[in-house]
Amino acid sequence: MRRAIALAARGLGSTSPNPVVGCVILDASGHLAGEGFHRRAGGPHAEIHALRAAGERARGGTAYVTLEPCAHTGRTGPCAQALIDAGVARVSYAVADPNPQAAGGADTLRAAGLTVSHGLLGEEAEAGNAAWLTSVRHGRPHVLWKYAATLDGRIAAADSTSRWITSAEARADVHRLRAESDAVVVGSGTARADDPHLAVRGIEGAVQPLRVVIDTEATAVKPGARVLDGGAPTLIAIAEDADAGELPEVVRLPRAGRGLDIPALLAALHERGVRSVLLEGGPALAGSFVAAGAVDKVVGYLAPVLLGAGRTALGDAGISTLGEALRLRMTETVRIGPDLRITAIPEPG
Ligand code: AOF
Ligand code: ZN
Repeated sequence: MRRAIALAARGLGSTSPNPVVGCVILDASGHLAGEGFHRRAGGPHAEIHALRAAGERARGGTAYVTLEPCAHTGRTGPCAQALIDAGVARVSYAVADPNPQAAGGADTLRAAGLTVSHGLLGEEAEAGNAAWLTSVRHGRPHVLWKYAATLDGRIAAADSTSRWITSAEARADVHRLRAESDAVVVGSGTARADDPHLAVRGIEGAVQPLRVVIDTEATAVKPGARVLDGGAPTLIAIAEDADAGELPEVVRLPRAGRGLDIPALLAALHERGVRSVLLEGGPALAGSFVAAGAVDKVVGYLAPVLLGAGRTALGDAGISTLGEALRLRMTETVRIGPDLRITAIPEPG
């Protein structure tokens, strides 16, 4: 199952709006017979790739799948039936399928006499499919807030200079995060100050994420802005009553405070098929996402640099007492070149 989870991760960034899924099949004597993963939405499911690789050796064997095999005929046939037809004897899946259209595969397998078990490495498999599971369960994309700061939590110096706090290695790692996301979101402050490009560079075969700028008053993104270069799709989110001027693709959203309504933004992105959002910039925007309870994961890159004065990574999030603090659980700490990458997820409740 650990191998199946690692295989599934190879589909990150190219299977949306579908899940990432990996499958490993052992033959009757426990030797590797075949493996596969879901590569792109609409293409064969992981189980089908693994069954093709295993051929006759699947008969009497065991399939390890990161997600409950599907029971439906969607863009491809039902995987539960394919496993039965191939003569597989046992199926172990990590996470039950919450998608009502596809669920029921475990029952189909049991009814055909296969031995079925569920939950092996369930937590790891859940984490690996967090974007898709969040979107099926909550009807909104999974949101990863990323920031890069000094050891004392500053993202810019007092004079507003912000280039380059973290190392080239850390910046390259951010491109991997972008490549795994369906959309990259920044606020008007970042758009105005940095004129960011927000495209993925340096990763072969990467699907460019949708670039989203929250430009409430429609004044930050100017003609000629790098996000309008046509190199990747771009969406500018503006207030319902703002003047769009010559902006190409805009989505109009209700106002909330000084910005836009975050749940409405996420609903609009979900409708466009966005399952994972990389929130990249602006302490004010990050603060409003945290205030809306819309941050599912935090990745902080910390450089061994001190500034003392300057902008902090997170702006006002409506928190004024320690009791209201958003407490997170650290899930990973890794050295990236000279910097530290910390990954954390909010504690439930
Ligand atoms: C996948 N890949 O490897 C598995 C999936 O759009 P369809 O017809 O391909 O069906 C997608 C649903 O099938 C998906 O939402 C999930 O519930 C189930 N399993 N999907 O894309 C796979 N095993
Ligand atoms: Zn399937």
